[in-house]
Amino acid sequence: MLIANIRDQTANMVKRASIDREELFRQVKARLGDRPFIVVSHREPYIHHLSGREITWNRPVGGLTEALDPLLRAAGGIWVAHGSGSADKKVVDVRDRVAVPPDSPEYTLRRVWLTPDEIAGFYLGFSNQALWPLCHIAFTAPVFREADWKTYRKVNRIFADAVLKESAGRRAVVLVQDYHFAMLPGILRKDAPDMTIGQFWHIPWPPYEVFRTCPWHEEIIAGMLGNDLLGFHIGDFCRNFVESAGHLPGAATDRRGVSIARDGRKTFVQPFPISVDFAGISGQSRRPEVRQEMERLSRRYRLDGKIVGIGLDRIDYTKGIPERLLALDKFLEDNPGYRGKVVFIQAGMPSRTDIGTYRDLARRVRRLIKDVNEKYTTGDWQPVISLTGQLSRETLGALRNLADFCVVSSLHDGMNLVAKEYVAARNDGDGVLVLSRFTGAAEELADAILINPFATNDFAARLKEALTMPETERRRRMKNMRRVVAGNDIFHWGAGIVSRLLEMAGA
Ligand code: GDG
Repeated sequence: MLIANIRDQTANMVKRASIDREELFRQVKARLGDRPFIVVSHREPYIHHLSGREITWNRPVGGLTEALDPLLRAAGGIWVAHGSGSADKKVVDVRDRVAVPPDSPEYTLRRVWLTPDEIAGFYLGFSNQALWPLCHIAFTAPVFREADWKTYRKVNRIFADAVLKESAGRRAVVLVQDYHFAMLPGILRKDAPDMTIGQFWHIPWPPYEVFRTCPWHEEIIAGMLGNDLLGFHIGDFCRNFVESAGHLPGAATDRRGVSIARDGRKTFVQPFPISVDFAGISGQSRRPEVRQEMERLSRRYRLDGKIVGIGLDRIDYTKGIPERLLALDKFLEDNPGYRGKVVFIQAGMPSRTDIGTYRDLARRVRRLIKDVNEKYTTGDWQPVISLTGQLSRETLGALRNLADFCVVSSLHDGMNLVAKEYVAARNDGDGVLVLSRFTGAAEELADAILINPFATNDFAARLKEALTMPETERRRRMKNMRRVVAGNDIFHWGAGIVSRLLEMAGA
């Protein structure tokens, strides 16, 4: 009975969300009128590959593409991004444009080309070794190289030129994605004062005390004040940014702390918590491919009758993977009765492996898994199973549904989509989410078991709580979390930020 009720309610929520989505996209298109809509991101929404002599294409996985691709398909527009595929150059026209989706074109992808040196300085260097550690309080020191900073500015200029060319003097509405492009809004504002410019920053913004350690903090903030609208996941990051901007000479923040005035114009700062395709992920859980994959994994790793936990992340030092393994070790040490009964699957997608810190982390994770397994393995039971490499959608769906508990233990995280995906996948209404307090997601998912990943003993005690939680309590919490994620899905996020931008454009 309880399950039937949960299913009915979820079905209603899903129906409501998809009606809103169509309606929101229709409104966006109508309001845009003849203004060009331009999205800018480092990663492209469609990649062309050369396989043998044939050209193939695919869509990279990730929340950003999931949200903005349907919006552009409905509203039309131009997406400016780095052309990174081996066949990307072969399919563009003389203006570096290709119509996408490749099988039923609905909007334009404008590719920008970067040299290996530009990628090294802009992407691996300044974006991922300076800004990424600077914005995350994960105690990994940022590396501020003058040469990387110069390349970062140069690449921001290259992207700005592409946007200016595409807008061709018309009053475009531009939505810039992420920390790769802090300088881009300032360049656009100078060269095209009438543009409506918004930016979404997908990672945290730290307190001013931290941000000012960057030798170019003032230039970065000034660049971002070229935006009309600046979005972060949660209020705390907005407040940190407004505080940082308040220190910039000539900048004045309003009393409510929602805007910053400088050079005779205003930048509004607002939270837009990103989310996932709730209906899509929830529906996927029922598909036969996912059910078959659950059976395959269960047989392959002897999961039958076991309590299964999962951790599923990009291998990044902000995700708290070693901290999770230490807590698991402590849990097994304190609770010998659970040895032989709990299997934890740690799935890690290698990431940014050109950077030494990431290779060191991957080594440390491998060593910790080996240590825990050596310490506790008995007979045919092994506490940790490690899955490496990029997993298919079916395997991800199967893991989320096999897991009695999912552990997200980030040291700091803008939002964390893994947590929301786990909740979205559980249309059976069961499962426990153990979630770091230091994720943006913790603000919405108050029914998770909230942990501090640095506090190993307490983290281990919370794991026990997850494993012993009565079924009615698990279902009550999951129901609440599903209501939250269904009520603010990825399409609401995309349409919400664009609607606000259109309001600013007077549309
Ligand atoms: C940044 C911010 C913010 C993971 N392993 C595999 C795999 N994944 C997928 C997950 C999820 C995505 O990757 C990771 O998203 P997160 O949100 O957890 O983290 P970041 O990549 O750091 O993203 C973050 C996000 O931007 C959006 O604004 O939430 O705070 O740091 O979708 O499912 N996918 C596949 N194989 C894997 O092994 N295919």
